[in-house]
Amino acid sequence: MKTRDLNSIIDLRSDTVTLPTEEMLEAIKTAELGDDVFKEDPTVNRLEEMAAKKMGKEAALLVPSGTMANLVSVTSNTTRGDSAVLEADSHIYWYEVGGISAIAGVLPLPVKGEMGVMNPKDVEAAIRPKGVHQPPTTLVCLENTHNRAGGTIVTPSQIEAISKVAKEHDLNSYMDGARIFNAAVALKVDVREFTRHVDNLMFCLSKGLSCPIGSVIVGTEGFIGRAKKMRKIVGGGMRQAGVIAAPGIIALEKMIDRLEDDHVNARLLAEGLAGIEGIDVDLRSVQTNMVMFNVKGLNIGADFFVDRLREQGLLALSLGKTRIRTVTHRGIEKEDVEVALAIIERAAKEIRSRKR
Ligand code: TLP
Repeated sequence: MKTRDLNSIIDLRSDTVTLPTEEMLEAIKTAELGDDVFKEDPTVNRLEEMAAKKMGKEAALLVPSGTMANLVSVTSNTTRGDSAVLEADSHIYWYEVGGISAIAGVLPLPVKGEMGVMNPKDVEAAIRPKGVHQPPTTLVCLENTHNRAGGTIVTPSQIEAISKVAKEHDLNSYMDGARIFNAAVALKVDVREFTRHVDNLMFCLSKGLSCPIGSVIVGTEGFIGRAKKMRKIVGGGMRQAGVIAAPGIIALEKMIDRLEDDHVNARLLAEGLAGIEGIDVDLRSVQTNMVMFNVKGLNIGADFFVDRLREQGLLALSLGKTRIRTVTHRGIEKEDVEVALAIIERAAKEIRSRKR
């Protein structure tokens, strides 16, 4: 195979690789700034007000990353020694270095969901009974869209059903809504349909919305007050954070609707992959901007296949033995998807022919 020009790399590893737009860079340059620890950065204040309003919650807090947002939120929703129900493949459980236990001091109670969606009955069954031997269960965490399940959506009615269980058992409900706008755009409903059934949540500015940094936590005034202290404890109190908030404002104003393009491209990619011999893709799970596929049928490992794609200028993420993740985002056009499919098809063909 001929090697592709390295300047034309197609990066489908994550939507986190998106670069800020020119308008965002300009906004960073011209943002009105102040010391946010004194609550004196007008740009941060504006972003937080906008975010709270958009999500239908009382208050908001800007933090540097999604991981910090989850850690601060879990901690602010619980007391050390509590337990929390979460989905067994959730980001908090898999990819946050166990911060929920190491720092929040919370025992995770993982529940396996169906395409990332927990059954309310399983949530209820996971809640520890009250008693001297048990860590009190005080929180349930959802993830929307669900990353490891392939960008799948937890629908408003599914959220409502889980929140009902949470209320009946006096638990707080929290949503890792890193990609909640993808869910809202995909279902063509206002994002508040997803947020109104949970007590609090976070969303990321730095994924499909193209900001360089930042996530926002939203909830009641009381919760955000606790979260602010916790953010400070973990070293996330920032000074002229308006440089982070300025592109965030543009993201909320202008970058949400275009997520639809990413979804169209993901569908195109998935349908193309489904037609390649040796590659398996579950089209039901392709609901937003992610496409997971399996190379088990080629009798090779995911790392090996990802390396072959990399040689041809296509970047994808290995998720273990035979699973690979691709994510569409701003900067990936229909033509890039077509090139990506051609690269994958050729690599698969070459592997198949070597095995014969
Ligand atoms: N996810 C990253 C990687 O860590 C896997 C990605 O490329 O998808 N919640 C969810 C659902 C996420 O997908 C991520 C990032 C986070 C939280 C953490 O956000 P950051 O990376 O800003 O700490």
